[in-house]
Amino acid sequence: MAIHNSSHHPPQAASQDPSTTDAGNEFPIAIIGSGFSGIGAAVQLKKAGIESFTIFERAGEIGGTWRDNTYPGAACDVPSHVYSYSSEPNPDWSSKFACASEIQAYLLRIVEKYDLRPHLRLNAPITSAAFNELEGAWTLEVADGRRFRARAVVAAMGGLIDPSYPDIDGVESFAGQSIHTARWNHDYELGGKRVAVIGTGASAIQVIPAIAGKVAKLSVFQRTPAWVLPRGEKSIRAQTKARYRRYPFLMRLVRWSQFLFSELMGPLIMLNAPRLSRVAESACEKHLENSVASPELRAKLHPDFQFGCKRILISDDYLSTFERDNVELVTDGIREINRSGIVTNDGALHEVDAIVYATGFDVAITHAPIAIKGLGGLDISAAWRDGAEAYKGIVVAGFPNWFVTMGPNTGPGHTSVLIYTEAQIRYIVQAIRKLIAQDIRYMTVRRDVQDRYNARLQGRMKYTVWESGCKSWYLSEDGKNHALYPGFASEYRARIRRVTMSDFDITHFEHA
Ligand code: N01
Repeated sequence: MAIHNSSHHPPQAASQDPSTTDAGNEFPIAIIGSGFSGIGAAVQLKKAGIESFTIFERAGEIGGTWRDNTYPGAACDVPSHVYSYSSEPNPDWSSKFACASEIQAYLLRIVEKYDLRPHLRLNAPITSAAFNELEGAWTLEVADGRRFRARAVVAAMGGLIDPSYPDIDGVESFAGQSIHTARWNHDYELGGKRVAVIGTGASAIQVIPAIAGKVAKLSVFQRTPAWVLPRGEKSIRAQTKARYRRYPFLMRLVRWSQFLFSELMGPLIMLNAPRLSRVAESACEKHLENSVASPELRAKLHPDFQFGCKRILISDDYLSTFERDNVELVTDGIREINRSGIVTNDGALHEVDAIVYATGFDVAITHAPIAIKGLGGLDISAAWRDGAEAYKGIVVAGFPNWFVTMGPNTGPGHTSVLIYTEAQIRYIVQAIRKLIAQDIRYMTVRRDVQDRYNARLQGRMKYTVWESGCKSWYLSEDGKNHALYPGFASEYRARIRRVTMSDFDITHFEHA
């Protein structure tokens, strides 16, 4: 059933509480976040004929990850044709792995194409949400005190949004420039400076080769070396782009072949099968050998955990960057940071002008990024005391009409996250259509259904390489993985194809 509304502007219809504005007409829907998931949800709601939604974005522009990560070299390490919406193939991707600004431009084009601007409220960080059982509605509060009412919420807040700074003594005392990769300072000129990079994860391996040629000296502080595979970067020729434009099915073909390849590689990347891991480790070792001549340096860059336990990194030029005369790899642990630089455990002071923190994110996947109170005032932090859990990663017992994208245990270890989020969005739109069509006050997933799902999921987790002993952001303090999905993406998609109403407790409005 298509739901049409009279206006597609975020309406100001009155709710029960006069200080609260509806997030849309008739059946107000709030989307929190305007990254790939939020924009994708808005497009799919529109396609379903539902216009009564408002997108709340904490920043001044849409884009999420691709707005925030603008460090030199920022790019996606997932091939572009599979890292785009399936319904919006892009014939103009300039290379196999698009850079951050190109992806951000793609998202901005989607916003214009689907006329989403009127639905957007920028600079509107939602700080809390509370459910009202009688109204079957959520009240969302913005940081400036404004309140909005929504019958359904799509929480598309992303998993890696808040930069994490390391807990190192003296961080505050550094007199030079401090920059986090996810909050790059473009006004600061790195050229000719002595620069330290802390971290050797996915962001670091992109920024290090991008700045090495500019700076006077680059000191890379590595705590754990990573397995690095070659990326095989290729720019896409004008002829190929023209062919894509002429025969769009070719883009689908490329997308599916990239997806299929990643699924086939899945077991190699996910399973705790040391012999299988050795195959990939040998490929990384060959890449290391081809990139770095010195055996001592190679030994320092060689990981000692099983391939796949931490996120796999791909780069053509990261390892060879250490061959440069102006680049040093520091493997002594960091003791402290002082006014002039970084002091390592051996007592050496590494004087620098700038420190780049490539130290990752405060992972929102193990806790909710805002205060949420569900049925009977149930607090999300209480519900998730032992770690974040949801049913199919999308709905949470006790939090009715609240739908999450990139929720607990839906992260991919081996393929494009968009394969997962697109399927989640389809599920969410289906559920919202049911809420509207069946005049449901609220639907909340049954606790027993959610518990059974998670018990099975965690049961499978012990066969994965993520629990093979390394430390990674996938694991919470208790060593449990609440981040990744232990299986094929195609299997996850099949699982969430349909909203099964018997999984939910349904409460209807009482009509006189
Ligand atoms: O962050 P990370 P990231 N002293 O947490 C080190 C996505 N992503 O921003 O390994 C010294 O992976 C830490 O060391 P260790 C992707 O999902 C995607 O790089 O904990 N070092 C590590 O080396 C990725 O997984 C793309 O021992 C310290 C680094 O900092 C996620 O974002 C590109 C330290 C942090 O690595 C996060 O990646 C980039 C300390 N006190 C990112 N504290 C794509 O292309 C931390 N470290 C899609």
